[in-house]
Amino acid sequence: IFGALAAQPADALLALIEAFRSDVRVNKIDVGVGVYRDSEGRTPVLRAVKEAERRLVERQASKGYLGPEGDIGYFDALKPIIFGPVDLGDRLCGLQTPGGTGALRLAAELIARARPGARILVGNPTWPNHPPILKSAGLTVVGYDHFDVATQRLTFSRMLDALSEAVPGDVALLHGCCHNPTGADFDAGQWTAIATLLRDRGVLPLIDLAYQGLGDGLEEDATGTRLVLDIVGEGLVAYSCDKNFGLYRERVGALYALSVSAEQARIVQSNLLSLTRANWSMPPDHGAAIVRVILEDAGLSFDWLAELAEMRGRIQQIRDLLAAADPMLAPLARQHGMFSTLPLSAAQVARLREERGLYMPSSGRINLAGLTPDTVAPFVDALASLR
Ligand code: PLP
Ligand code: TYF
Repeated sequence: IFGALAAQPADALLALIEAFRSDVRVNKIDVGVGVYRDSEGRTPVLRAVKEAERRLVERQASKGYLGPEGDIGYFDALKPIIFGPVDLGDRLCGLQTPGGTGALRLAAELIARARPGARILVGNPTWPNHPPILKSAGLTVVGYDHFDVATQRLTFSRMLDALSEAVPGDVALLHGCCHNPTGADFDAGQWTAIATLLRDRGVLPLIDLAYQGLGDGLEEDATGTRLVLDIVGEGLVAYSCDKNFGLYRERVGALYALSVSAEQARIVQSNLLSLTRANWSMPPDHGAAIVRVILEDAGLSFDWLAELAEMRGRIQQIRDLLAAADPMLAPLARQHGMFSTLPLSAAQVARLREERGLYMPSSGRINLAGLTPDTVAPFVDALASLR
């Protein structure tokens, strides 16, 4: 039966990790895969995470099954961080998922079950895994221009045009903050315009919130999500703790669904549980337990927030240094999160890799956290060598 299979391309972002590792040049620079790195180039385990793990080892009394909803304490503890002080009550349901990816997949399957073949509007460019996740679940992906790489500007009116053409029952995928791969986020006025259109057109928002706290701040980065849910009154939030808690390989996510009524939310929840059972049955426990232990402890929370602020500050420092070093990079200072996309061709990206040991995907996306104050100058110099 395997004879019927065609070989598939590797994940271009993950393949960069291996290519970088096997490069023997000492001055090589990796701005590829989206993992935070400190000024020494390390991806450290956060202090609060280490302490939470120590406590779990000492105090965890059982490894018995938790059930398809995962760690409810974790799921509930994140609510005020994501949704703020408003109590959405029984209209809000959901569960723990294996990473933000699991949340996206589950959201897509929920939508497909409610509306087979539903259209989902996705801005270009987006995270390369978005279209395959959505399509694998049976959704119809409809793209629109979101950003102009040459001018480093949102093509906001095109986005509004695309949303105006949506029909009731369509879905719109939105990056909650720290847009991957452009760093171009909406301001509150733009979020309100988007939300109003979605409400008027009867379009369901699916918000991918994978980088909360790595842009302007934990609260600030939730502005769009809160505005959209408030105005539209229903929606899905695919959440990841893998970046803001540095838990990548632990696969820590959650899917939140806001319905128009508690009655509808109960039905949504029963569908999420049945879809989960047919997929991974139950999510892995450890990472979510770490997040719960941190969020339930004031001291650990304080330390987590301090380290998160440090990460955010370091990314912004690199953005400011790049903007100051080269007028072409000035727009990067007002973008958000780990990523920006430079106007480079695939051939130029290949040249940078061969001639300068500078690693990025062929799209020209860079992970700002891959740079340090010391590597900003060689990085800018490498880009200038192309001109
Ligand atoms: N959404 C976006 C935009 C991402 O960049 C990522 C990164 O991995 C995810 C979702 C998925 O996060 P996770 O690693 O938790 O699955
Ligand atoms: O965009 C990124 O680099 C991160 C990490 O299949 C990532 O989101 C990249 C590829 C992938 C999973 C995660």
